[in-house]
Amino acid sequence: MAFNLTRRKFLQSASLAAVALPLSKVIASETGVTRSPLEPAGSFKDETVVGGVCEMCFWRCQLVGKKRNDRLVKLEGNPKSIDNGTSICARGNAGIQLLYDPDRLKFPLKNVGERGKPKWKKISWKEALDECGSKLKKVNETYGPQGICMFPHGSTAKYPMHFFERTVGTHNVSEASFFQCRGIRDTAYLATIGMAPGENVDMPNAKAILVLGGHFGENIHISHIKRYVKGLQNGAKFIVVDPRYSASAAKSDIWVKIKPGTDTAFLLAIMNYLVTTKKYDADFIDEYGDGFEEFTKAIQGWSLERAAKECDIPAAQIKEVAIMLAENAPNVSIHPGRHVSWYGNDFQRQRALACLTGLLGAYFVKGGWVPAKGPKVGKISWAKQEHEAAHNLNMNEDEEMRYPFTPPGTPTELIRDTALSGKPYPIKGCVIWGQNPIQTIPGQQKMKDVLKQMDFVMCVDVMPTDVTMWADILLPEVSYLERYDLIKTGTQWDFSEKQQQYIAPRMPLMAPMFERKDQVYITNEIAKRMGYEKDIPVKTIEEMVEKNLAVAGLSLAQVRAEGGIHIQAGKNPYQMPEDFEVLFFNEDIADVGFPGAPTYIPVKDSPAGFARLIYGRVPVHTFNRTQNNVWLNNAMPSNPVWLNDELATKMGLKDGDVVGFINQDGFKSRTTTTVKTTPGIRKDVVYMGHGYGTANPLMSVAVDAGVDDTSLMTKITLDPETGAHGMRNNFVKFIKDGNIIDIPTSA
Ligand SMILES: Nc1nc2c(c(=O)[nH]1)N[C@H]1C(S)=C(S)[C@@H](COP(=O)(O)OP(=O)(O)OC[C@H]3O[C@@H](n4cnc5c(=O)[nH]c(N)nc54)[C@H](O)[C@@H]3O)O[C@H]1N2
Ligand SMILES: Nc1nc2c(c(=O)[nH]1)N[C@H]1C(S)=C(S)[C@@H](COP(=O)(O)OP(=O)(O)OC[C@H]3O[C@@H](n4cnc5c(=O)[nH]c(N)nc54)[C@H](O)[C@@H]3O)O[C@H]1N2
Ligand code: SF4
Ligand SMILES: [Mo]
Repeated sequence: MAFNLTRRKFLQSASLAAVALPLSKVIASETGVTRSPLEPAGSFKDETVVGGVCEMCFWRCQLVGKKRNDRLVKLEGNPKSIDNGTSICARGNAGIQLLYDPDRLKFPLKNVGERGKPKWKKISWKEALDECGSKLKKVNETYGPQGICMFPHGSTAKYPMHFFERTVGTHNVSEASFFQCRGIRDTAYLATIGMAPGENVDMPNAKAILVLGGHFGENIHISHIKRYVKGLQNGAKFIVVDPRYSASAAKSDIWVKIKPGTDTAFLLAIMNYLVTTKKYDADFIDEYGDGFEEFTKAIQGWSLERAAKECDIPAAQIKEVAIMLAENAPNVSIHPGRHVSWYGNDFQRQRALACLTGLLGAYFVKGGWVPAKGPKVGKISWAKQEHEAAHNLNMNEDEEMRYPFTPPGTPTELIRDTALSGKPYPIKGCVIWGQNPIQTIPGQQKMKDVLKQMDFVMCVDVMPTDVTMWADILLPEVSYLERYDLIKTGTQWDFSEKQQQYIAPRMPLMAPMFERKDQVYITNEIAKRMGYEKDIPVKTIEEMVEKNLAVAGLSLAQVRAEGGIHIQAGKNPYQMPEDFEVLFFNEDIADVGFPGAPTYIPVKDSPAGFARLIYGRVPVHTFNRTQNNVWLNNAMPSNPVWLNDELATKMGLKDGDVVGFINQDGFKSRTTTTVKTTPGIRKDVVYMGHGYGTANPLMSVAVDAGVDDTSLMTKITLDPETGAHGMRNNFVKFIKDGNIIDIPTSA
């Protein structure tokens, strides 16, 4: 059924695309791509190629490829891997379908229509690079380097990002992985323990695990999932805080069905209870704590009852969680989270998590927060140059930072506001590389307006996702299966069992097809045309990887001979660094006008008739980037909206009803999805998988499938300390058969 539906949709939209964009038809027929990876029967030449590193998401599991008659037919986990091992997830398996997707970008394209409503003309690389180079050079000469902004993400975006940041000299770079994902986590822990935390919790050895809003099993990173499952198998108590009965909540000992946005209040009450009942690790705090007295004073108002009311959960449950953590301390994994850009009060919540870990003495101990000590490899890239003229938008007139705890780069909203107002200067050139800011950043119309006002927009991608519609020049990059690339390093997934490290450079499993090129070629050619030829650090990506490997005494040939992964002895990860400190009260934060101890900042409740829109990962997709993948589309072609079953009955809705949405600003969703009724969600929220609702007809499998959650985020909120986005402050009603249906959230 799902397959037929998809086939039909595929055929319909393919013909639609052909009508709207005759050129796409020309390109498709020229290519002769077939989706099926299997060759017809005949004589076979089978081989296994090593050195693959997955990038269907950013975790980079190590792969081997199975080839038949030089076609890649299957991907598997590399048996040598001490990270993912032989396991890969559904998305990893489906990488084959990205490789051979007939919709994939194949040639440089020039938009001879409008931005947003493109008409594509196939052009040569020379013409494309000449245009990119000359247009960006002109922006650089007219407005200075700060006139160029960049939206990068993924392993191939680092090299060009370093070129634009370090050599050209613009600060105006905004990575989705920081400002819409984990940047707040990193800077909040930096401000507490002096280190970014990663997801470095020793779950296999934990006696208890606490996770806020992370839903392992729906969010999948293989070696991380292995750690989590091992912890549960070893009998760890598991506490999940989530307004929704997630895949993780289903495995929990305690599910805290929290009111969205109130997590900090929950954490403060736990910490206050531990302090007042003396259930915290006093010895640890004597030795490593700083500002503990001010901290205890600051949180003393947070009784269990006060938090219970704020979080809409029983006081007894908060106490139960606190006792469970204390009884199992210090071997507790307080998970730092990953996607933490939630409400615009997130820096404080992340600080609270870091402080709770300290209260329990759970740093550098079995089961606690234990940073993996990985091997060193080189980091050759563009050299940093002095750029006195380049203006950093994060600095105000008094040379103070607007967002003092910002992650690296410039907060997205500062770039967008500057581009739209032209103040303090114009931003007229835009480079988009491996990011889809149309579907990644709240305020979709604002993003479109920002792109419209540019003199020049270039985009480097592998698929025709929505953002590519806004490019003047669209360049096709080789995929992760066809290129050398950054080196993945790490440690044994269960690092306490065997302390080992690995070095796994990405190597191509296939030669590139069509006219696709890699990041070093594209960046260098643009750099030459912009007048930076003398600064080019390496001629090829292969040369870069060789030089970086040489620092570890390795070469590509050697690693290939070792099965694609070099393994060496590791270091004891439980060794506490000499000057380790936990800043319970951080005076630097207080000095710049923010709360020095973790503080709860309430968020606005749903207006009458609306429910808060929350979203998350689905196991078989990575954001929008995998939506056109036939295997993954077949597995989950749409993103049904979760609605509390009692509310559904009141609203006259049932499973499978087709609905659209209208939000608090009157914005209506362009497409529809179906209803999934469940007791497993609070009444004040509705939930959907992120990344659906592609609008680009060139994504012939995915176009119009499901609803784009980002499109409904018209209200923009910012985290005051970091400038990162709060993304869960929008509210929706349903639309069915043209009628708007209120959600009786207060019922
Ligand atoms: N509404 C909403 N917004 C979110 C999130 C959410 O859950 N909901 N999640 C946030 C989080 S956690 C993150 S990390 C960000 C992710 O944000 P993005 O990185 O923007 O996410 P993707 O949708 O994967 O878009 C990446 C783009 O890279 C392209 N791409 C894939 N492979 C390659 C490649 O090899 N080379 C090049 N050049 N391009 C490639 C894809 O085709 C796609 O166009 O989104 C954030 N924004
Ligand atoms: N399959 C798959 N796996 C992925 C990715 C992917 O795209 N696909 N992306 C990877 C990336 S880049 C990231 S950052 C991670 C993200 O993975 P996570 O960090 O787990 O983030 P989300 O998927 O956004 O998780 C949303 C969860 O938070 C809950 N939630 C919503 N509001 C609140 C609240 O106020 N309080 C609490 N306590 N919970 C709340 C939602 O119900 C949902 O269960 O996943 C990674 N893994
Ligand atoms: S978790 Fe899945 S998609 Fe991500 S790198 Fe590993 S196999 Fe690939
Ligand atoms: Mo992320």
